[in-house]
Amino acid sequence: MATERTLSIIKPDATARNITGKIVDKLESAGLRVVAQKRVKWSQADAEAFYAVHKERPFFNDLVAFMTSGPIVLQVLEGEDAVAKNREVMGATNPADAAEGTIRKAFAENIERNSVHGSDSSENAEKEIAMCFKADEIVG
Ligand code: YYY
Ligand code: MG
Repeated sequence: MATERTLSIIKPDATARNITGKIVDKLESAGLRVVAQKRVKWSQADAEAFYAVHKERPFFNDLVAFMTSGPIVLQVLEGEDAVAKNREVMGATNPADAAEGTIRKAFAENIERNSVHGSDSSENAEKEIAMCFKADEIVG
């Protein structure tokens, strides 16, 4: 697998607990490199656009409310097989199902307040990175 990039988000439950560094430590320890990073607060329109794929799901409104409830940290991660590697270090969506050593096992509060987002395919990674960063904000 060639070097690729993926979008990571440290969610409001994690910024509220001041554990962004602990999360970045796990990403870097897994071989992922942070090549872009910014702390922002999303509007309702930002969150609805980002999660548009989930708009028919029962959890959509709660997810948008949560993702706009506080600051988040947007990151582009780079590395070998970065999409799959990030999903592996994140752990399962529901922390009750997440493997030992994963970010969600260590830090997630529940299935909604689960500390991190990671793109689920190379195609979606490219789309999500383009939604969140200008090309010159990414420095590899
Ligand atoms: O990619 P990932 O974040 O692991 O899960 P998705 O199925 O894409 O769902 C996005 C997001 O929605 C999830 O991180 C929390 C929230 N969510 C929820 O609150 N309740 C569910 N039953 C499923 C997902
Ligand atoms: Mg997802």
